[in-house]
Amino acid sequence: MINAHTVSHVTDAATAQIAAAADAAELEQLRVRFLGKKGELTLLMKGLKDVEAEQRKELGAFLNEAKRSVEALLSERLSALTSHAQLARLEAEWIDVTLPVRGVPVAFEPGSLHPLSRVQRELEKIFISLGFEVVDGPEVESEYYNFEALNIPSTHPARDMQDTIWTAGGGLLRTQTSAIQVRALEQRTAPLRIVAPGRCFRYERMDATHEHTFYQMEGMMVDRHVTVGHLIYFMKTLLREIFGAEQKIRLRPGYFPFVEPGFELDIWFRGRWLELLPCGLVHPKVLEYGGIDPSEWQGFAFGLGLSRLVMSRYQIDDIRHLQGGDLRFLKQFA
Ligand code: FA5
Repeated sequence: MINAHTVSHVTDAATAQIAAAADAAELEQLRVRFLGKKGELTLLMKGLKDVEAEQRKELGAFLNEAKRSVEALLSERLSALTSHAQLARLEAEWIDVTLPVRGVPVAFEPGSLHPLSRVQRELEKIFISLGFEVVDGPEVESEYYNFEALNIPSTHPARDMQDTIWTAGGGLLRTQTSAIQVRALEQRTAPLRIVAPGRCFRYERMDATHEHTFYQMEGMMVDRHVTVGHLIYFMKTLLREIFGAEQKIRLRPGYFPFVEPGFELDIWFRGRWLELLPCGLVHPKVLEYGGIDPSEWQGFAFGLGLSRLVMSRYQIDDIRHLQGGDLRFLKQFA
């Protein structure tokens, strides 16, 4: 005959064993043992019919309560074991994604430097070896540094040749790396030797040699007694390093408001003169804008067309390939 005591006894046993179960399989065995068709609690339920009528109701409620509590314990223990198992698995299968790959997969294609970056780095090396410093300036410039301080007042016709995108705050996308000149003079004073490679932007009718976005490299040296002789020496050294041999060059007069005298430097390239390097002696007014006394200091400056140099270096027939993002083009330089 069952009574409250037998029910408690079975429930206590179930509680202790569920708590000690090590995995889901053991829990399933316990479920069958206590709640299965022939389970201990199930048999007690079946035995209720033999209990005296007046005690049956109370004992039935007690048994139901015991069954629910064993069910709840089973499911709690199961979820605890499962999350524990998940944690253990996470711990065991943890990998460090920052480690370098072991062996290169067959389909792996390494990237490569853009031809513009290659030539830029080469030029930087050459100039560093000549005592120059590589500096950087903003692409969104002020009107002052891009034009005004380069002796190009707002009424000057040279402005029309270099239209660009203007920002709401009165800034502009710089049209020439020359914008770095007065910035550098202000920050470093004389004597100085700098080169400044970077992107320039112009409102252009695009064709094989004109892009709206292109690269230049500015160079400037300011010291005592700097002459056109120095300018020619540095330009010839640069060209010899880049092309690997002495280059035949020619200087033609060229007009830029920020140099005096100003030149177009052409090189003899594949049977014709190629316009490559506008340059000149820094205009006294530019030195003054930079806080340098022009009676004491002189300088030269040049504005190398970096995109054009890359074109002639690699025999690229259209400047628009350079920034077109076509991998078939870029892969040729891998
Ligand atoms: C200038 O930009 C002057 N700042 C250069 C300079 C610097 C002169 C210092 C004197 C002293 P110019 O507008 O000519 O000059 O441009 C210089 C070079 O940039 C050109 O020879 C050409 O190689 C390149 N260039 C100009 N416009 C474009 C363009 N739309 N696409 C590609 N290259 C360009």
